Amino acid sequence: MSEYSEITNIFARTILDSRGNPTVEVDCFIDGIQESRAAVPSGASTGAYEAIELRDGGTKWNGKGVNLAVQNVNTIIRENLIGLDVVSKNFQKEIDKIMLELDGTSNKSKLGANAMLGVSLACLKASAKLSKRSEWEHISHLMNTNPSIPVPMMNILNGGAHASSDVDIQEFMVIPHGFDDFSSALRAGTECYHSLKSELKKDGLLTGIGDEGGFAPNLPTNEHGLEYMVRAIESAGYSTEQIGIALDVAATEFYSEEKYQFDKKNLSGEELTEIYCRWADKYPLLSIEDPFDEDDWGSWNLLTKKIGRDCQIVGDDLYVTQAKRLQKGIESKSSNSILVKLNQVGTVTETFETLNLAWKAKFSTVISHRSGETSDTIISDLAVGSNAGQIKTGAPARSDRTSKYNQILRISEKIDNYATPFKR
Ligand code: 2PG
Ligand code: MG
Repeated sequence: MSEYSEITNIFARTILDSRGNPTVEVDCFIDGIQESRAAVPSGASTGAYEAIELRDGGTKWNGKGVNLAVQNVNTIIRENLIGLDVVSKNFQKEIDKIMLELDGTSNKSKLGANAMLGVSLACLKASAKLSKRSEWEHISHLMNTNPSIPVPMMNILNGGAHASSDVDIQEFMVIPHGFDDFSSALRAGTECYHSLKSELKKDGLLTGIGDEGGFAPNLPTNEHGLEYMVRAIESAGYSTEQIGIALDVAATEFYSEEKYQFDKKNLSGEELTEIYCRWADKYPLLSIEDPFDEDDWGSWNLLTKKIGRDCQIVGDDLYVTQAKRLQKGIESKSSNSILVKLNQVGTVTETFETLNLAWKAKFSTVISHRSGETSDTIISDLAVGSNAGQIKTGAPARSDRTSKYNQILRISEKIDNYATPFKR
């Protein structure tokens, strides 16, 4: 063991996220020098089965303080990780296991998934640095993958829990999949973002933005969102063969008493399925995330059966990046794709396990940001290093979102293996 690669300190603090809420940031020190830093994101439309984000409650920060999580890092977690060698074999697995044992709960409610993920990521980055690898190279090394540059899913029209508008669907995204490299795809998606603004303005609609940087107008119906997406793509000078549309419906948010409150109507799962099928026929719809509630497994199965051959059906709240729920989805044929968010499960090792399980079942995988973000860009490295194929990280605007796209631009100077998840 080299004395120069041992953890000498782990230190957490409170910082602000992109929504102005507190979150956890963790520094990792090797031989007395701060070698890495990681910040933890936070969701708004969180799934009921996500690992617990520890919040202080009370009146300060509207109850959203993360003092308890910070203290957990600076006491119990720190004490148990000091002295570990970040370049030792199985280091990542080892530190994640130590934290899981210290926590001892099934949902990370003792230490907090925000405390654990901050440490897990800071350790991953320190290990990469001391191993003289970039973060994406290190992830690829740990996962034994062939790295690739992901296709972006760019959320240019925000609704649902991410906006104050009357639109039920949370995210309308462009997928610029018909391009030879990431920078051309990013440019095309960004041009659609700007043309969407012009199209909305033309119709006298507001162009204020939502939590992920996309425009957030009121619209007469949800389908109008799809029409604006097509207008944005075409008025930017592209065809819908080159740029498709993805939705994150986040349907759990408007499900109650076994009905979906959608477009001011009370719909059953079957009725909503019919709407999606019609849209898949009429629009260049390549991907639908969370079309149904997180416990409405029957509707998921029905939609996947009906359009899953041509359309990616993505489980986010359904799986919450957890292998056990994903296993259930694989067995019950509930979708053909999974959204992967590190903080839904809380450690790097468990995230890798979920990705591996998804690939074994031939599911496609999308690495994702949260609606509350920081300037941390590790998800870009994760998307490349894991060979996930796709990344969704919001609009091409606001540095909490552009930081991730910009990191992929930098990485793509080093490798030119561009993923082609939508090639038929
Ligand atoms: C989602 C995410 C990210 P949130 O539902 O996919 O877009 O939103 O972080 O609010 O859960
Ligand atoms: Mg989602």
